[in-house]
Amino acid sequence: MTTLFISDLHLDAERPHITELFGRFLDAEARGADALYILGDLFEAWIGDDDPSATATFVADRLRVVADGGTPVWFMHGNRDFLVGQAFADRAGMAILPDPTVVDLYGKPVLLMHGDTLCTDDVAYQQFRAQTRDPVWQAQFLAQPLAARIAFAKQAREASKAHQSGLASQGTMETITDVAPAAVAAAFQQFGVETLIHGHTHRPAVHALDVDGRPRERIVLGDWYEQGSVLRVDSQGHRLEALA
Ligand code: OKV
Ligand code: MN
Repeated sequence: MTTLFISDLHLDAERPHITELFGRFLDAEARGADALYILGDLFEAWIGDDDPSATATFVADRLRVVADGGTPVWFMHGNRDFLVGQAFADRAGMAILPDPTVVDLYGKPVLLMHGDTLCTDDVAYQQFRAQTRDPVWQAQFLAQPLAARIAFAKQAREASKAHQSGLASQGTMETITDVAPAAVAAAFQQFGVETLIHGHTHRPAVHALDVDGRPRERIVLGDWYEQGSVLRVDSQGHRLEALA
Protein backbone atom coordinates (compact mmCIF):
# COMPACT_ATOMS: atom_id res chain seq x y z
CA MET A 1 0.00 0.00 0.00
CA THR A 2 1.19 3.46 -0.92
CA THR A 3 0.64 7.04 0.19
CA LEU A 4 0.86 9.66 -2.56
CA PHE A 5 2.07 13.27 -2.30
CA ILE A 6 1.67 15.92 -4.98
CA SER A 7 1.77 19.72 -5.11
CA ASP A 8 2.09 22.65 -7.49
CA LEU A 9 -0.13 21.33 -10.26
CA HIS A 10 -1.22 24.92 -10.98
CA LEU A 11 -4.30 23.62 -12.76
CA ASP A 12 -5.73 26.17 -15.13
CA ALA A 13 -8.09 26.25 -18.13
CA GLU A 14 -5.10 27.34 -20.23
CA ARG A 15 -3.27 24.01 -19.70
CA PRO A 16 -6.02 21.40 -20.21
CA HIS A 17 -3.56 18.55 -20.85
CA ILE A 18 -2.25 18.88 -17.28
CA THR A 19 -5.79 18.70 -15.90
CA GLU A 20 -6.27 15.56 -18.02
CA LEU A 21 -2.97 14.11 -16.76
CA PHE A 22 -4.20 14.75 -13.22
CA GLY A 23 -7.48 12.95 -14.00
CA ARG A 24 -5.57 9.93 -15.34
CA PHE A 25 -3.29 9.93 -12.28
CA LEU A 26 -6.34 9.89 -9.99
CA ASP A 27 -7.92 6.96 -11.86
CA ALA A 28 -4.77 4.93 -12.40
CA GLU A 29 -3.07 5.48 -9.09
CA ALA A 30 -4.84 7.50 -6.42
CA ARG A 31 -7.85 5.19 -6.42
CA GLY A 32 -6.71 2.37 -4.15
CA ALA A 33 -3.86 4.27 -2.46
CA ASP A 34 -3.73 4.54 1.34
CA ALA A 35 -4.13 8.33 1.07
CA LEU A 36 -3.57 11.25 -1.30
CA TYR A 37 -1.95 14.43 0.02
CA ILE A 38 -2.11 17.59 -2.08
CA LEU A 39 0.39 20.04 -0.57
CA GLY A 40 -0.83 23.28 -2.14
CA ASP A 41 -1.10 25.08 -5.45
CA LEU A 42 -3.49 22.54 -6.88
CA PHE A 43 -4.87 25.54 -8.78
CA GLU A 44 -3.05 28.36 -10.57
CA ALA A 45 -5.52 30.84 -9.11
CA TRP A 46 -8.45 30.77 -6.71
CA ILE A 47 -10.69 33.70 -5.90
CA GLY A 48 -13.51 32.00 -4.03
CA ASP A 49 -15.50 28.78 -4.05
CA ASP A 50 -18.31 30.53 -5.95
CA ASP A 51 -16.14 30.96 -9.06
CA PRO A 52 -17.91 28.94 -11.79
CA SER A 53 -14.85 27.31 -13.35
CA ALA A 54 -15.06 24.14 -15.46
CA THR A 55 -11.57 23.11 -14.27
CA ALA A 56 -12.70 23.35 -10.64
CA THR A 57 -15.83 21.28 -11.34
CA PHE A 58 -13.80 18.60 -13.13
CA VAL A 59 -11.27 18.46 -10.27
CA ALA A 60 -13.96 18.30 -7.57
CA ASP A 61 -15.84 15.53 -9.38
CA ARG A 62 -12.73 13.43 -9.98
CA LEU A 63 -11.34 13.87 -6.46
CA ARG A 64 -14.74 12.95 -5.06
CA VAL A 65 -14.56 9.59 -6.86
CA VAL A 66 -11.22 8.90 -5.16
CA ALA A 67 -12.52 9.91 -1.73
CA ASP A 68 -15.79 7.98 -2.15
CA GLY A 69 -13.72 4.94 -3.12
CA GLY A 70 -12.17 4.98 0.36
CA THR A 71 -8.89 6.86 -0.23
CA PRO A 72 -8.70 9.87 2.09
CA VAL A 73 -7.80 13.06 0.21
CA TRP A 74 -5.98 15.74 2.19
CA PHE A 75 -5.48 19.27 0.93
CA MET A 76 -3.15 21.96 2.23
CA HIS A 77 -3.38 25.51 0.87
CA GLY A 78 -0.63 26.93 -1.34
CA ASN A 79 0.16 30.56 -2.09
CA ARG A 80 -2.07 30.50 -5.19
CA ASP A 81 -5.10 28.65 -3.85
CA PHE A 82 -5.09 29.90 -0.26
CA LEU A 83 -8.75 30.89 -0.71
CA VAL A 84 -9.98 27.35 -1.32
CA GLY A 85 -12.73 27.02 1.28
CA GLN A 86 -14.76 24.37 3.05
CA ALA A 87 -17.50 24.50 0.40
CA PHE A 88 -15.09 23.42 -2.36
CA ALA A 89 -13.39 20.90 -0.06
CA ASP A 90 -16.80 19.34 0.62
CA ARG A 91 -17.58 19.15 -3.11
CA ALA A 92 -14.25 17.39 -3.68
CA GLY A 93 -14.62 15.09 -0.68
CA MET A 94 -11.31 16.29 0.73
CA ALA A 95 -10.26 17.56 4.14
CA ILE A 96 -8.23 20.74 4.60
CA LEU A 97 -4.98 20.34 6.54
CA PRO A 98 -3.37 23.26 8.36
CA ASP A 99 0.14 24.30 7.29
CA PRO A 100 2.26 22.95 9.00
CA THR A 101 0.94 19.50 9.95
CA VAL A 102 2.72 16.42 11.31
CA VAL A 103 1.27 13.10 10.11
CA ASP A 104 2.16 9.52 10.96
CA LEU A 105 3.47 7.73 7.87
CA TYR A 106 3.88 4.00 8.43
CA GLY A 107 4.93 4.63 12.01
CA LYS A 108 7.14 7.66 11.35
CA PRO A 109 6.17 11.27 12.11
CA VAL A 110 6.55 13.42 8.99
CA LEU A 111 6.19 17.21 8.76
CA LEU A 112 4.12 18.52 5.84
CA MET A 113 4.17 22.11 4.57
CA HIS A 114 3.40 23.92 1.34
CA GLY A 115 6.88 25.45 1.58
CA ASP A 116 6.25 29.17 1.09
CA THR A 117 6.77 29.89 4.81
CA LEU A 118 10.32 28.51 4.46
CA CYS A 119 11.18 31.23 1.91
CA THR A 120 11.80 33.83 4.60
CA ASP A 121 14.24 35.84 2.47
CA ASP A 122 11.26 36.82 0.35
CA VAL A 123 10.15 39.68 2.57
CA ALA A 124 7.61 41.18 0.13
CA TYR A 125 5.94 37.83 -0.34
CA GLN A 126 5.80 37.15 3.42
CA GLN A 127 4.05 40.53 3.86
CA PHE A 128 1.51 39.61 1.18
CA ARG A 129 1.04 36.25 2.88
CA ALA A 130 0.47 37.71 6.34
CA GLN A 131 -2.09 40.14 4.94
CA THR A 132 -3.99 37.65 2.80
CA ARG A 133 -4.12 34.88 5.46
CA ASP A 134 -5.83 37.23 7.90
CA PRO A 135 -9.46 35.99 8.34
CA VAL A 136 -10.74 39.58 8.35
CA TRP A 137 -8.97 40.33 5.06
CA GLN A 138 -10.34 37.10 3.57
CA ALA A 139 -13.92 37.81 4.66
CA GLN A 140 -13.72 41.30 3.15
CA PHE A 141 -12.14 39.97 -0.03
CA LEU A 142 -14.70 37.21 -0.49
CA ALA A 143 -17.53 39.73 0.06
CA GLN A 144 -16.43 41.60 -3.08
CA PRO A 145 -18.14 40.95 -6.41
CA LEU A 146 -16.57 38.24 -8.59
CA ALA A 147 -15.33 40.83 -11.11
CA ALA A 148 -13.30 42.65 -8.44
CA ARG A 149 -11.80 39.36 -7.25
CA ILE A 150 -10.90 38.38 -10.82
CA ALA A 151 -9.14 41.74 -11.18
CA PHE A 152 -7.11 41.00 -8.02
CA ALA A 153 -6.03 37.60 -9.35
CA LYS A 154 -4.99 39.23 -12.63
CA GLN A 155 -2.96 41.84 -10.73
CA ALA A 156 -1.32 39.16 -8.61
CA ARG A 157 -0.48 37.13 -11.71
CA GLU A 158 1.06 40.16 -13.39
CA ALA A 159 3.01 41.10 -10.26
CA SER A 160 4.30 37.54 -10.07
CA LYS A 161 5.29 37.49 -13.78
CA ALA A 162 7.04 40.86 -13.52
CA HIS A 163 9.17 39.60 -10.64
CA GLN A 164 9.95 36.32 -12.34
CA SER A 165 11.14 37.98 -15.51
CA GLY A 166 13.46 40.11 -13.42
CA LEU A 167 11.79 43.44 -14.07
CA ALA A 168 11.66 44.21 -10.39
CA SER A 169 14.34 43.93 -7.74
CA GLN A 170 15.65 40.39 -7.56
CA GLY A 171 14.70 37.83 -4.99
CA THR A 172 11.03 38.42 -4.42
CA MET A 173 7.78 36.56 -5.11
CA GLU A 174 7.12 32.92 -5.51
CA THR A 175 9.43 30.55 -7.32
CA ILE A 176 12.54 32.75 -7.59
CA THR A 177 13.52 32.42 -3.95
CA ASP A 178 14.54 29.04 -2.56
CA VAL A 179 14.01 28.01 1.05
CA ALA A 180 16.16 29.68 3.71
CA PRO A 181 18.36 27.06 5.42
CA ALA A 182 17.72 28.67 8.83
CA ALA A 183 13.94 28.37 8.36
CA VAL A 184 14.32 24.70 7.40
CA ALA A 185 16.46 24.01 10.48
CA ALA A 186 13.95 25.84 12.70
CA ALA A 187 11.09 23.71 11.34
CA PHE A 188 12.98 20.47 12.05
CA GLN A 189 13.80 21.74 15.56
CA GLN A 190 10.28 22.91 16.33
CA PHE A 191 8.61 19.64 15.32
CA GLY A 192 11.42 17.24 16.20
CA VAL A 193 10.90 15.19 13.05
CA GLU A 194 13.40 13.47 10.79
CA THR A 195 11.45 14.04 7.57
CA LEU A 196 9.90 17.12 5.96
CA ILE A 197 7.87 17.03 2.74
CA HIS A 198 6.99 20.26 0.93
CA GLY A 199 6.49 21.79 -2.50
CA HIS A 200 6.35 25.41 -3.69
CA THR A 201 9.92 25.95 -4.88
CA HIS A 202 9.53 23.76 -8.01
CA ARG A 203 12.94 22.24 -7.28
CA PRO A 204 12.15 18.53 -6.87
CA ALA A 205 14.85 16.79 -4.82
CA VAL A 206 15.59 14.69 -1.76
CA HIS A 207 18.01 16.59 0.48
CA ALA A 208 19.94 14.92 3.28
CA LEU A 209 21.00 17.31 6.02
CA ASP A 210 21.99 17.43 9.64
CA VAL A 211 20.21 19.48 12.30
CA ASP A 212 21.43 19.36 15.91
CA GLY A 213 23.56 16.32 15.12
CA ARG A 214 20.63 14.30 13.80
CA PRO A 215 20.26 13.23 10.18
CA ARG A 216 17.20 14.73 8.50
CA GLU A 217 15.59 14.49 5.14
CA ARG A 218 13.81 17.25 3.17
CA ILE A 219 11.77 16.00 0.24
CA VAL A 220 10.74 18.67 -2.28
CA LEU A 221 7.88 17.85 -4.63
CA GLY A 222 8.01 19.03 -8.24
CA ASP A 223 5.54 21.10 -10.24
CA TRP A 224 3.22 19.90 -12.99
CA TYR A 225 4.10 22.51 -15.63
CA GLU A 226 5.60 20.17 -18.24
CA GLN A 227 4.79 16.80 -16.67
CA GLY A 228 3.56 15.43 -13.37
CA SER A 229 5.58 14.88 -10.20
CA VAL A 230 4.62 12.41 -7.49
CA LEU A 231 6.14 11.14 -4.26
CA ARG A 232 5.16 7.57 -3.44
CA VAL A 233 5.71 6.42 0.14
CA ASP A 234 5.24 2.95 1.57
CA SER A 235 6.57 1.07 4.59
CA GLN A 236 9.79 0.34 2.65
CA GLY A 237 10.69 3.92 1.74
CA HIS A 238 9.92 6.57 -0.84
CA ARG A 239 10.34 7.37 -4.54
CA LEU A 240 10.09 10.86 -6.04
CA GLU A 241 9.27 10.46 -9.73
CA ALA A 242 8.12 12.32 -12.82
CA LEU A 243 4.79 11.42 -14.36
CA ALA A 244 4.28 11.76 -18.12
C1 OKV B 1 -0.72 34.59 -5.27
C2 OKV B 1 -2.44 34.51 -6.90
C3 OKV B 1 -0.14 34.79 -7.56
C4 OKV B 1 -4.95 34.21 -6.94
C5 OKV B 1 0.41 41.05 -5.54
C6 OKV B 1 0.57 43.12 -4.35
C7 OKV B 1 -1.25 42.84 -6.07
C8 OKV B 1 2.05 41.29 -3.84
C9 OKV B 1 1.48 40.53 -4.82
C10 OKV B 1 2.22 38.33 -3.97
C11 OKV B 1 1.74 36.92 -4.25
C12 OKV B 1 2.01 37.35 -6.65
C13 OKV B 1 2.35 38.76 -6.36
C14 OKV B 1 0.23 34.76 -6.24
C15 OKV B 1 -2.06 34.47 -5.60
C16 OKV B 1 -1.48 34.65 -7.87
C17 OKV B 1 -2.12 34.64 -9.22
C18 OKV B 1 -3.54 34.35 -8.94
C19 OKV B 1 -5.20 34.44 -5.50
C20 OKV B 1 -0.05 42.33 -5.30
C21 OKV B 1 1.64 42.59 -3.62
F1 OKV B 1 -0.97 42.89 -7.34
F2 OKV B 1 -2.28 42.03 -5.92
F3 OKV B 1 -1.58 44.01 -5.62
N1 OKV B 1 1.92 39.21 -5.07
N2 OKV B 1 2.25 36.44 -5.54
N3 OKV B 1 -3.70 34.37 -7.51
O1 OKV B 1 2.16 34.12 -4.65
O2 OKV B 1 2.69 34.52 -6.98
O3 OKV B 1 -5.88 33.87 -7.63
S1 OKV B 1 1.93 34.86 -5.85
MN1 MN C 1 3.47 27.74 -4.16
